[in-house]
Amino acid sequence: MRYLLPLLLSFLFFSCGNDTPPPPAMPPLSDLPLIPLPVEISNSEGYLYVNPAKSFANEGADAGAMAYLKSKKVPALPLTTSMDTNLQLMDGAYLLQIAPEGVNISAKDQAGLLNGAITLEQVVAFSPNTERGLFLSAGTITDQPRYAYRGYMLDVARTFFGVDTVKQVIDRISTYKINHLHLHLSDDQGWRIEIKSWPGLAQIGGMFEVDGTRGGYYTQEDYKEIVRYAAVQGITIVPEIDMPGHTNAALNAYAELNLDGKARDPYVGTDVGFSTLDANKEVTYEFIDAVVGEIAAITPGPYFHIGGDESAVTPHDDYVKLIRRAQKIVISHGKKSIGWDEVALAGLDEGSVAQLWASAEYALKAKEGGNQVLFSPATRTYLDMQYDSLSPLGLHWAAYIEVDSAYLWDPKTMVDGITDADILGIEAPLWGETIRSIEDIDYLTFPRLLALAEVAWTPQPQRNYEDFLRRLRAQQDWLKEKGIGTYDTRVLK
Ligand code: IFG
Repeated sequence: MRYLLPLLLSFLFFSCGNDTPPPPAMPPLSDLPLIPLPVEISNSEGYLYVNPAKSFANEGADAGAMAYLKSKKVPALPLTTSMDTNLQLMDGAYLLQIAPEGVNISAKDQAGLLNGAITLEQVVAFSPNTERGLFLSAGTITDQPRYAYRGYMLDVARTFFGVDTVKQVIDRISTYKINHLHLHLSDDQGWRIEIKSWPGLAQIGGMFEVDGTRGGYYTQEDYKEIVRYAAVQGITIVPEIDMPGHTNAALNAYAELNLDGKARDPYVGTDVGFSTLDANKEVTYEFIDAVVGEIAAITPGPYFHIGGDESAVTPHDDYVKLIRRAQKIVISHGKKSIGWDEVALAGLDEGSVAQLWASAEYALKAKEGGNQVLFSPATRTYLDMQYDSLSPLGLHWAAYIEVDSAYLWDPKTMVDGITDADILGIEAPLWGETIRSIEDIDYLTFPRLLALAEVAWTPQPQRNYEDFLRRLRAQQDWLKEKGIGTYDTRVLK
């Protein structure tokens, strides 16, 4: 008799034509370990069951959202999307509704639909998915970003990383709603992008990297492939050509760019602040215009980064002259200029951005000039900083940065006089002096990037460190399941 009743019940259950099996134990939607934490999650009755044998036409579902889900191998499920440009939502906002009948994502722009798809990827990843099928708890997620620009910088100049590695980085960071990838394409040790009118820059300037190993560079076709691949995952590429300092690779390639007309030797050390372009030669501006023009022509995104950091051997007036002309050149090619915070000393054109890394004073100067600031304070966001004194990789000139330091800060209180309206966003730079592989990139990037992704996305009132750690614990397991070598942070011990 003991077996008869359940047998009878399951017979009744299946015989009523509903192929929905009884659900396993399911966490409510609001308990899922989503990072970055959405603004609001409300649970509702029931769940969506997805039979693995079924396929779904998803007629009319947004192609961008579908392409993202496909790129992340999210199982087929009933999905509808709706874009309504009249929705009173901010850019990138979305509504993700999960009901027994299916999933809907609605937004007012493409970025919003994509953000909804990214959240759906994580909802699926942390929901019961067995051979019987996928079970998603019902509910609604209402969400929007705190900052528009949520970035990651990869220094490919100190150590060159080929297209496939950059694609692996893109796959990793998009899952956390990072939507800009800043590529540091030139420095003293290497020039990493083909410039057709100045071929020696990549062919000569790209030969080496730190420690003198073979370097490399992206052809313009390689760069276009990176741009295309990133766009599918909602990521805009921001190219940087650092100037007037950090230019030894270009000075090694072309004698005429040097103050004394003599080509510099290749440099494979890790010192900074010893190189400069000549602000008083016209050939310098022909060089800048050619480089910016060729890269801007294959960069759909709105930004071009001119560097401007650590120009210790450039006389002040020369620095001001060159940075002012470089901004004008960038603008003439239809882009907005971003520069490390020293560029504020030169005076910024309308729309130019200063990237805070070391000087609150310069950041404030930019703000007072009516310009926005991109926040990359080295003490909180520099992923090339060691976690602690035992870290085998990284530096610590700015700070040791564990997950707590990366999480426990509020950008709008970091610099007196700079509020959220002045902050374009947050960017986490990974400088390349001490990394050589994707494993090294993973070790320094994860899990701190998850903390910074939440700083960049989630409104301050919703942020709670203990709850972040609860969610981080599950995310660490997911990262490891995916073969991503995340650091075993001591904050979870
Ligand atoms: N500062 C330099 C980088 C790099 C970094 C390493 C900036 C803007 C130290 N400039 O950060 O080139 O060397 O942590």
